[in-house]
Amino acid sequence: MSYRRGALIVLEGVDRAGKTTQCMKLVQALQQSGRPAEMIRFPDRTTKIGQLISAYLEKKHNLEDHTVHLLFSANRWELEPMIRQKLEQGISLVVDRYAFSGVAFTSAKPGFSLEWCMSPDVGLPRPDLVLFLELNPAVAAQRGEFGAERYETSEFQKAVMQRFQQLMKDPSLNWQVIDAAKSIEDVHAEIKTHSEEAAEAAQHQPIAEL
Ligand code: DGP
Ligand code: NA
Ligand code: NA
Repeated sequence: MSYRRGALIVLEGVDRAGKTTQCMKLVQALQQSGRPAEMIRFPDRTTKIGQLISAYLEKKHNLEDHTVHLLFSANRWELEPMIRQKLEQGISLVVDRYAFSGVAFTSAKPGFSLEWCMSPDVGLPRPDLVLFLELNPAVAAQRGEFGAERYETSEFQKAVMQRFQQLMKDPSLNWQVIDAAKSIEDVHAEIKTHSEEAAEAAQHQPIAEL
């Protein structure tokens, strides 16, 4: 029982649920309680593949839907060796979006099954905890207008939300639904409790795969 790896903690949710803020606060809290922790986010727009994705999201160019799906997945795979290495070194990773966004966003487009969408991510490190920040559309609307990027319409986000609901039925994953309408501090406290629990449980287990 000497094996102590870091935990893989993923935050998912619809746009404007506060994922990025909560990821940063969680990393700080884990570090303060003595657990090495770092944040990563997907898409990682800094790599070559990430730059293609970024231009696509900014509507600077179009890409065929299957192609862009595979690019998002490739963007996760290119960081996979680093993710595995950090976890093995005992560093917990807080991840802003992961394969579930991949499946939810592409399968919200016509003609894509959940199964096809999941297949390129099979084999990626399996999260020890997936926190889903849930926000009802009325509250989300109060947080301001959507941006100008691709996918940022209430119609598409509604379809994405329905796909996330499907994904959350998977009992082999540790999904925790968090009410993101609460204050930043209340949401943080809940996320921190779930994360400390998951990190304790993960530290003596091998890294599983999706
Ligand atoms: P963000 O940087 O978190 O705002 O995400 C950028 C946008 O890309 C957001 O609308 C969600 C979407 N997205 C994130 N991951 C994937 C993915 O794997 N596939 C697809 N199709 N869209 C994704
Ligand atoms: Na966005
Ligand atoms: Na974000």
